[in-house]
Amino acid sequence: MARKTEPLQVIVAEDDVDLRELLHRVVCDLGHCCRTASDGSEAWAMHRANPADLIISDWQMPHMDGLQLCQKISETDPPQWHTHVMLVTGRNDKRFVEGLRAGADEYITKPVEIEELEARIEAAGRVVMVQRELQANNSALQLDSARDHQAARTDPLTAISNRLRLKEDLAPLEGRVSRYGHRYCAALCDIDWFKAYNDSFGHVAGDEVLCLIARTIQKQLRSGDGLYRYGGEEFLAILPEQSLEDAKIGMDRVRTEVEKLSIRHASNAPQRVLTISAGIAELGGGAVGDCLLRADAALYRAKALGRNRVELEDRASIPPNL
Ligand code: GH3
Ligand code: MG
Ligand code: MG
Ligand code: MG
Repeated sequence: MARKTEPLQVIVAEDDVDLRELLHRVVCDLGHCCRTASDGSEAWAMHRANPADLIISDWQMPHMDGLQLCQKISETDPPQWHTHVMLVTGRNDKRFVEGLRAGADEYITKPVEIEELEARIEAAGRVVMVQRELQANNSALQLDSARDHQAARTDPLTAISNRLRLKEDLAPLEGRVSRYGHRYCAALCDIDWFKAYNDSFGHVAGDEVLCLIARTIQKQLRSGDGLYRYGGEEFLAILPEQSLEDAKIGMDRVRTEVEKLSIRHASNAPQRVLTISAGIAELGGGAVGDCLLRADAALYRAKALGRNRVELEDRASIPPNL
């Protein structure tokens, strides 16, 4: 027993009124939705307005014949669509070969025998159903793959970008600096005395704080800036089109906002509330890796100078070509 098909959207293109009505009746009796056109261009306009699953088209019609209609459909339908085209040709007319080559899926000869037509429409319906299922599966696979792609680049704890995304995002930056003169600053942020916090309040509380601080930093950044989880309690912000001085103002704002969260620190920590320190370096014409090393050195200095502060890279130590 052949599988049942869902109702199809059918267009009948036929200039002969009697045959058009006959085809229309057979299609409707099989439970499908049928629109009728008296020539190819009318059928084409209908298909464009509301795509059909099946087009039953006469060969010879005024304005646009069945062959031209087939060509139009195969040229302009998106590749993932399947519009099943059935050509209606004269019994001894061998031109159906040309029609099949132009994109028709099958042909039926005149005079049309109703039983044969019904069986062919049912068979076409099965093909359309398989195509619909394939398309639905394909869309689901594409969605899954997009989700997997996104998940692989997202830090599962804080939901900000991870090192893999960072690596991909950093790759084109050197070229943009040297070729187009764009400028970027990298700001490496680190939570102060975070080990003491974890030791005092436990890892779960520490995880919550990491999320809160990530959200706080993110909120203060501009929409074109990038924020990445760089290491355990370290975040890296990439700040496009900012001078070191602008970046310092921005990161001081971030630092202040984290301090204003007033998260009580461990009693053995030298600070009353949780804070962050940051080191900033500018990506000049040199390698991204060097820029991150300079940002790290600046962060180290911020730590050494008492923490809860933002330090800029030491420009004097950079060779003039960078
Ligand atoms: P400093 O001010 O010098 O940065 O001191 P610190 O204690 O923050 O630095 P240290 O490198 O000694 O310790 C970092 C701590 O961050 C160690 C670990 O307890 C904590 N940490 C790192 N990753 C995670 C995480 O994913 N979750 C939690 N809860 N804690 C983390
Ligand atoms: Mg005709
Ligand atoms: Mg650290
Ligand atoms: Mg730390």
